[in-house]
Formats: sequence, C-alpha cells, structure tokens
Amino acid sequence: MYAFIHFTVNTFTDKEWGYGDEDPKIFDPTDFDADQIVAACKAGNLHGLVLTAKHHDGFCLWPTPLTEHCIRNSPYKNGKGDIVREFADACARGGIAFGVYLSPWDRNHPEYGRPAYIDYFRAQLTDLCTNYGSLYEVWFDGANGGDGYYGGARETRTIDAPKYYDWKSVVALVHSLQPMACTMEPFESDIRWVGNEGGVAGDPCWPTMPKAPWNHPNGHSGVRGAELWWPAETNTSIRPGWFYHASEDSQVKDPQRLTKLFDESVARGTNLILNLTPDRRGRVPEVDVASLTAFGDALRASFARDLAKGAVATASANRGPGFTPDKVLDGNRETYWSTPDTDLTPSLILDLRPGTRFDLIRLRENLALGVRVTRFALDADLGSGWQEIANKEAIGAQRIIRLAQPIAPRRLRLRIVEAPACPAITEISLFRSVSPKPLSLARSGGAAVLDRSRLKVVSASAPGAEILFDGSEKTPWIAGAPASLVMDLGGTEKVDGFVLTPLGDLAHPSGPPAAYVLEQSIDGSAWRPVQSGEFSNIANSRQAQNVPLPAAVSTRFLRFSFPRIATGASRLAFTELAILQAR
Ligand code: FUL
Repeated sequence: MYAFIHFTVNTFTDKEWGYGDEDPKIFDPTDFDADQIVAACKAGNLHGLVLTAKHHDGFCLWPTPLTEHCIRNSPYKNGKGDIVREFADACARGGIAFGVYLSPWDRNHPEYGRPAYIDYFRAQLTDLCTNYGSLYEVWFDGANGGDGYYGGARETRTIDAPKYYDWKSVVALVHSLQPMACTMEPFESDIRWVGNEGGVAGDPCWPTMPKAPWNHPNGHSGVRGAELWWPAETNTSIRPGWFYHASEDSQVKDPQRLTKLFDESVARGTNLILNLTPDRRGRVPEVDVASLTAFGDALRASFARDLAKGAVATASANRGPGFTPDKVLDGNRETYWSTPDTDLTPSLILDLRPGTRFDLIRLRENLALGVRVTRFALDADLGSGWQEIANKEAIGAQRIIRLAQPIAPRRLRLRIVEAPACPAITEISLFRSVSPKPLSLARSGGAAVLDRSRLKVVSASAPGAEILFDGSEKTPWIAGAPASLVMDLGGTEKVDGFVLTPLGDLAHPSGPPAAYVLEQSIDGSAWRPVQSGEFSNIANSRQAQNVPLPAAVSTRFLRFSFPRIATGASRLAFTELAILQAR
C-alpha cells in the first residue's frame, strides 16, 4: 500500500482537471509541509508516495526551464520552490519510497499532439528520473487528448496514444534511468490499471494478461495462464475527487471504509495506491489524517501477531526434505511446502494451539515459482468434522481471507482444488482482526436538495427523462448525443448548483456526458445562459458530479444540454439530476 498525492493548480481552482490556461501565480500553498504529508502516509500504513509532478493542466511542480507553466512563476518561495524535491527529501527522511506521476496529456503545451511535444515529454521524464534520487514508480495516465489551452489555440486535439507516445521506448527510458522503478499503466508498462477508480480489484485478480492492449474485463480480473506478467494496481482516493475540494470535507472515507478497501484490493493480491489530497495550505486535512491513523492503527494491530505460530502442520504429501509442510509456518518467504510433480491437489492441515481464535487467513505462494494454484478451499474443524469456510481462485503473492466472524477451530485445512503444477506455498498465517476506532467525522448537512417530487420534465431529447428524479442511482436515462432536457422546478427557486449522477457500471455500453451547458428561464420561453463546463474525469471515475454555481440564480425553468459523450459509446446515460437550492 502506498499513497497517491494529487496536488497542483487544481487545488487552488477547485477543479479536477485544469484546462492549462491557469495563471501560475495561483499556486501558492500557505503552509506546505511535505513531512506532515509523509507522516499522514505512515499513519495510514502507506509505504510510499507517488506525486503528481505534472497533471493534465501541464503545470510543473518542479522549477523546470522547459516551460513557463511551472512553479518558477508562482509566488511559492518567490519562485524558488521545488515541490518535487521537498517530497523526495521528506520521503527519504521518513523512510518511505518516492515516485512520480507525469501526465502524458498536457493541456497547456502548444505542441501537444505534434512530434515536438514528445521531445518535451521525454525531456521532462529524463529530468524527473535523474534529479530526484531513486524512484519506485512512474505513473503515466491513460486519460489522453481532448480540448485544452495548447498555448492559446484553445482547441480539441486527438491523438492515437500508443503510436504517438511509443510507450515501449518511454518505458525503456525510465528503466534505463531508474532500474528499480515500475511504470504504470499503458500496454508495455510494468503495472496495469484495475479498471475502475473506486478501489475494487477483481476476485480473483490474476497478475497475468494476454499480450494485447488493455481491455475492461481482462484488466479487472486478469487472465489465468495468459502470457504477459502485468499485475494490477488498485487506485482510489480517500475523498470523492482526486484533488482537494472544501465541499468534500464531509465525504472522507472513514476507517471502516478504508478497511473494506483493503479487503477489496490488497487482500486480493494487488497493490493499493490510496490518494490523499493536500489542501490549499499544502497539508493533508486533519479529518483525513484522523481516518488514516485509525485505519493504520487497526491494521498494524490486526497483523501484529501470527496466531498460526506453534501449530503443527501435516500434509497429504510432500516433496521430501526441504519441502515439508512446516515450511508454511517458518516466517521465511523463501521456503515453501511442495508435493511431487504429479500431485496437483494435495491438502495441508494445521493442528492449532487450543483457543486459537482468528478471522483473517493469509496465504502466500512462492512467486518466483509462478502463480500455481488455480483454486483452493479452506476447511475448519470446529469439533464436528470439516466445514468449508472459503473457496476461491488465486493465491499468488498474497491472498487474505476475512471471515464474517472469528472462529476457534481445532484444525484448519488448506485444500488445493485445482492447479496446473504442484503447489509451492510459503505461508499460512492467522490473525485476529482489530476493528478501527470509530471516528466521528463531522458530516455537515450538505447542500439543500430541491424536493424531487416537484420536478417536472417539460421536454427532453429522449423519452423517459422523469427517471432522473426517481432517487435511484441504478436507473439511467438513455439518450443520443447531443442530448437536452428542460425542467420545471414547480415554482421560482433560488438555485445554486446541481448534482449529476452517472451510472456506476463502467462496463455498461452507454457513456456519461462529457460536458454540460446550463440555461435558465423564468417563463420557459426566454432563455439566459447560466454556466457551462466539463465533467472532468467522468469516464473513469463515476462519482456524482457536484456542480456549484458562482452565484445563486432565481429561476423556474432550467435547460440542460449535453453536447457529447465522455467515452466512445454511442448512447449517453446518467441516472439522477438533483437541483441544489441556496439556503
Ligand atoms: C485519471 C485522471 O484523469 C485523474 O485526474 C486522476 O489523475 C486519476 C488518477 O487518473 O485518469
């Protein structure tokens, strides 16, 4: 587990994606403290940190001579600051690993989309890979191409990403400068995306993939036996957004939610990169630190003592001296229990010390010898014979099973149900989970939402738009793009924003809207523009889109237009449209 840190101009503009036309002067953290951020990571048991050295807006957090869109032109330390350096140094002091995120998409650069930008991008990468000590991960974001400032052109530029970037050579460049760094996420890189930004890995999540570009079902679950070693990293943010927004202060994932996240990522054998959002001071907000601390404390306490120690291990077979069943208890990840080549479905029994009560079971294979176990089962003998308590696919480097309740059986059995080769199990450990201390996270009441039952559809570009007011995030309105919708609020109301909820299912054949245009009318015939904008990152992160208006408007009718779809889908869909009322 390690941290993602999203911090840049967006922190100051309250956006998720900057357009690239920001004035560098807005980047001005008042109390930046990389040590505080590293301490927050460590409290949450996060052993490294990947910093957005440059996000899609192109603003560089290091004083590069290659662009003016960088920290040199900000008031931070009078243009003498270097946030990348401060993080690298703080990670070294704190004993955690350091990595960088460098967005390939650059909405600021005039040459984006043309060959000259590739030279620039590679020069930036070289800079980051040579001047900031050792990096453990270099993150290349898949979100590429679209509209942007592009040196003032303000236009849409599309690229054919694999051809344009030539990822193989980019990955080779990183490896030549930083031999220990893993690259993430394009095809040909070391680590793959797990397929959602909600922090959920497939169960199972195989580390192998076909030697072909990433696609959705494969990325999420991996493909058993496929030829490429391309393990998944699970990513999500501690808040709904990737960047800090004061409006999300009451939506920090609590320690129980972080524990679930652990179970759905780390326990399924993937790395978890958990994003933290430094605020305008340049610190991780106190509530997030409190949640991380309670989560980290519980995790450390849960895994502090292996309760399998002292058990007696026997097995249906073993490969001979050096491969005996007791190897799963010796705490050494190099030694393992194995069977003769032809014995593919053996079992191993642990006779536990009386009173051993546990609810977490950790299994590991000796990864150097491959991912051998296809399916396994766990049985417990609670005094009346064997009872199956788990039946799963995939062990790999780590598989943690959490039981609904702690149990105290006399014996525990690992049964290999299916495997193409004899197993090589290095560890079976048992733990008793400690629940995180409940936190009273201040949940503000949130904005007032206009009573749904008063909303009426006056006209819409596709039938069935009333479903947007049914309170269910499962039932979409589906339309062609461009789409539009006129609604009657039932009377004149003071409106100060709206919330559009996309369909959560990334595999659904429809796609969410990429942008909106909002107009208002008192009488339903004379219209005035209110605001337009993009739903940044909606394609990958299906969070509810909370759109505040700069000032409240008094109106009876609202007209929403959705000019295009955020994905390549041919139909547009979303599930709810709530109107926020000024208090
Ligand atoms: C996405 C980006 O578009 C988001 O802004 C964020 O950086 C996330 C980690 O990756 O693709």
